Amino acid sequence: MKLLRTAVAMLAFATLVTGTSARAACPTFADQQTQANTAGSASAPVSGLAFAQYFIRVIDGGGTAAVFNFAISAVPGFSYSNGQRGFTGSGSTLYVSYLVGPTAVVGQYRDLVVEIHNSAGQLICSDTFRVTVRLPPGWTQWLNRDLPGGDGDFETLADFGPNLVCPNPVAVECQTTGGIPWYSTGQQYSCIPNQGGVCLNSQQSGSFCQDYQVRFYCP
Ligand SMILES: [Ca+2]
Ligand SMILES: [Ca+2]
Repeated sequence: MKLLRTAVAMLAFATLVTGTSARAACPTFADQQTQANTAGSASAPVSGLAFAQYFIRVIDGGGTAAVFNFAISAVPGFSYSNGQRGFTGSGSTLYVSYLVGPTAVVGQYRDLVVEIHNSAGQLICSDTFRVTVRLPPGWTQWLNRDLPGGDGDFETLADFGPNLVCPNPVAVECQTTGGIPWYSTGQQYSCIPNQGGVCLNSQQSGSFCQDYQVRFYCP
């Protein structure tokens, strides 16, 4: 029972930390954000493995995004007779490249599992990283999700999913639905790139907030 609980706890932990290494010696690949119709790649240095021959493969770990054409390499490394890629012990860097298809939808993801096997075919370790289809760089569309009723008018970054806004916008513009910039309305308003736009009715003198919309600049 204790073993079972431990296994369940480890499984829950592994689920929580998807995208990071399950074992210390395994190379760790960072999660990726790639726009549609674009090639991407992830890399990870190898350390902590004994001097021996190892082989790499990458497999589909699930998800709905159209991500394909997986390719792997190790530098320094070698090609094995069956087309596998190999490397010897620590000191190499592993590369996984892929293509996000033109039909991939922003916000969808695909998990890629990188497995390292020894020359006997035994699994030494694996790491999973996530490829999320991102918005192309530039301004998003104007976004308006709230009305001034209630406590105010809220178009915050946290209110919008990855299909609408990148997680790290570098600029934001806020204006009324009539196109008046927030700073020309005379109202108290907060317009911050990594927070979005907030207007509180309680901060206005004698009137409700106007209805605002925001757009973000994604790098
Ligand atoms: Ca509201
Ligand atoms: Ca609004």
